[in-house]
Amino acid sequence: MLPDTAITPQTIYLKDYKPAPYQASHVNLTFELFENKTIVKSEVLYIQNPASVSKQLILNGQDQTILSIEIDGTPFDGYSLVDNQLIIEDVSEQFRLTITSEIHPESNTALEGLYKSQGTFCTQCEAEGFRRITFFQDRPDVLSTFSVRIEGDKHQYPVLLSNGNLTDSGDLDNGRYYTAWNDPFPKPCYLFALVAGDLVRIEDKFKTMSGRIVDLHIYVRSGDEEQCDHAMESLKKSMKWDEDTYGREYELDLFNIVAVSDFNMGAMENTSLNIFNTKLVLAHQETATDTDFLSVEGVIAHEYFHNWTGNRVTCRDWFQLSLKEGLTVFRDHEFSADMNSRAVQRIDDVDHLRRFQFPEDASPLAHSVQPDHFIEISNFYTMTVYEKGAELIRMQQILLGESVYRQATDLYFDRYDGHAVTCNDFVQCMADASGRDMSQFFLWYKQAGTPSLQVTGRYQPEANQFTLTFIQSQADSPGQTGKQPLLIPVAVGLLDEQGNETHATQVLEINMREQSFTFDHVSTRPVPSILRGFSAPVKLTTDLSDNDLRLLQLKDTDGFNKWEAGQTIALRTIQRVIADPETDITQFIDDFGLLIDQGISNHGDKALLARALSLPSLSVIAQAQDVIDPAAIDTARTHILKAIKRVHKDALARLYEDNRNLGEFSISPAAMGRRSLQNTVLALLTVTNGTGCAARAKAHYEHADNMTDRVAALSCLSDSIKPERDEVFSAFYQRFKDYQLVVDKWFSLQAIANRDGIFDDFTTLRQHPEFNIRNPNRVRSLYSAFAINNPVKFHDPSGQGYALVRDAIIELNAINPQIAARQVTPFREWRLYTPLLQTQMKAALQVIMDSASLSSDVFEVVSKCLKG
Ligand code: B3K
Ligand code: ZN
Repeated sequence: MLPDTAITPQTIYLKDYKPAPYQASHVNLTFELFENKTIVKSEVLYIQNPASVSKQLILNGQDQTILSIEIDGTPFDGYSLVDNQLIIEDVSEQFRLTITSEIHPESNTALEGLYKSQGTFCTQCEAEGFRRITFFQDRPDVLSTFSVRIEGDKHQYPVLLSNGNLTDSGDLDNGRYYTAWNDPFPKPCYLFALVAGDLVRIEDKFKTMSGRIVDLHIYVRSGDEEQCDHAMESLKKSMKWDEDTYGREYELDLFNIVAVSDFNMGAMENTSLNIFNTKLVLAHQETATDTDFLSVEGVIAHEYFHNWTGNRVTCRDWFQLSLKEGLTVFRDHEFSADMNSRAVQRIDDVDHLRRFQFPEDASPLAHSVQPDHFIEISNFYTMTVYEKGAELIRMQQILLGESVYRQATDLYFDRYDGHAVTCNDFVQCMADASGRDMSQFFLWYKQAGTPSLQVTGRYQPEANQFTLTFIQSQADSPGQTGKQPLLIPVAVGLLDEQGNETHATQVLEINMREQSFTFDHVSTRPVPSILRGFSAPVKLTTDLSDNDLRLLQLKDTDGFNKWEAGQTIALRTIQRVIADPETDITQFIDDFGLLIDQGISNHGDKALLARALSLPSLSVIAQAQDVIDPAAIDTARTHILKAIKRVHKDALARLYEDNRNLGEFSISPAAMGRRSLQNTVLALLTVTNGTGCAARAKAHYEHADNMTDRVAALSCLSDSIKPERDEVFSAFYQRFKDYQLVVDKWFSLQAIANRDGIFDDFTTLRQHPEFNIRNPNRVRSLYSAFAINNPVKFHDPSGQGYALVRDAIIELNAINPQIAARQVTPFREWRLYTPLLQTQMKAALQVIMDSASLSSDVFEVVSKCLKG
């Protein structure tokens, strides 16, 4: 369905929030599902909200035809329909409104509201999709219990699901039947869900902490049931973890997960009926990489955790999105850390934050974690609201300590269960439980941009003292100047020059622009380990020498800072090479050899070593440049990688062999660590893309018994022009062409090729019969993979890369505005690039801006990018 273009984009402000004029305590919905239309009848008892004096009822509704309206059983036509709003004036304090309308899920390509995915009806209502189903006050502070009746063809849709408990079912005429559902917990309409399809069910049970048995069901398409074990295990682990860690028990008797192939996001936490992108449910060693296994575990947990953080306690308005998302991301990160390796989890989470959130914070789309205005809320499901939001919760836990933080979350659940609240309410619970004044901390929610923190150390041997002086700053961002100093928790430990820890971690609280802290009893010059565990989302610069960093890299007790020290040395080295390609990098290459030797002598965690052997990504390096030239960064980075291979080829080959797979496939952290190390080494060994490299990668592919190793081999071959490349890519396609998620990988692995033929390859892929612009996973597998993971070719000076993505955005705008708007992201920091690239990026944005019928989603992001 085409986006509604008649509406002028309007900005909505947090300061304008007013309580809903009417409460809708109970909602009765009936769906009659047909192939060419769906009839929706909603009956709602409206009761005037005591907090409001308005006698006007305004309901949101979009893309539907009203068939009839009744008030208290009497036909009614005295309403007006303006700008997707149905307005009824002068209504009584209490009345029953019945609206019957016709909608067309079969032609809904926006994948919001009720739509069809490969024959299955499904819904996506967050944030404002419910208005595409029926006219309603589509806002999260209207909480209702729901009864739902679904009627459909029994043969085509043997599964008919909604939220809550099944209360009735029975046959109807003409091969049709119905099911009826009741969800006894009041919920906002964004958590409503419906599924109708021909799906198979995998079953399990979970016994809760109070001894109740919950039925767990996962629904997938027939043939996919072998790929559900990991999701089910992850769900049970999540339920247990939330009981153990937050004291949160699941309250209903049934928990359903349904996997669909067409989904704008990863998954959705609808009460007791989570709907997932297949990518985040299906996982099997043959078809999923270790990263996929970890993502499934993390996202199953994330959606389950929303039951308490999001559903039972929900958001008052969409400016509070981080209330549920930041908190739930923090909870899923901690869950994954407990299930796997804490240090590796933290490294990967911070790396992700830096690669994707830091650039957002530095762009024209920068916004605060609690934004104060938006045009299209779908554009605010961002890295800032999610990932930076999670860091804000982590900092509060650090400031309060684990046990007081837990008291504070208990207070939050006690105080607000069944309510729609704000980020301020959450932080107030932290304040009330701890007795601390959290008002300065709250600035983190209001001020956009990544703060910078500069640290210098001064040792005073005569006093046995060491002083750290911090200077914090936060640059202006769109609409925000003159930012106030933040309260920044900085975890610090001290090592002596031999690498012994003399001062265990303590948390310094920086709350002024400039501030010093003095450590006593420091008998020799110390090496400070600053911002341990990345205790605050800041850009840290220190006066540590390369030697200090090398000591931290080898000896720090903090796993994160060990890795961080190595990354800082690498970044400094890359910077030097960018400035002078002839610069001497011998010391760096030699030190890198020590890390390889450490691996050979089998010291330590292989997953950590794999990360230590990885250079910072192009995105992270770019953030350290005054002017970004992706090709120049890539040349410098590749120069170093090639030198590593040249000097350490034999040691790398040995490390590769030492880490061969010998046993049964497993997804234990140790097994994943081994694969990660072996595949990192494979990438180093094949970086020169010669004949030997191609042969080695092909052999790796042929020996693989799992998708992680196969994907590793393909990514090493991606840039190659050797015949092995086509041989292996063809073999891969032939073997997995029936697995959509694997075909997505096949598209991505070619889209990331940094080689001359990429633009021809891209055209071929775009025309491939398996490419489908209506499927978000396929769009991401080609376009996002190219624009984000192939920066050199996306930013090709010819402008061809920009043109490809620009044209896709224009095409997608008419099909799926949310997905179209997401594709604008790689253009947003256009002002940071070289003059030539800037001109071309800006021109591409302007062409999008000037194209006809722009959706409010695309309009908002493109206009902000151009305005800056
Ligand atoms: N809450 C959903 C996101 C819905 C996005 C709507 N455009 C997934 C999640 O964060 O759990
Ligand atoms: Zn979420």
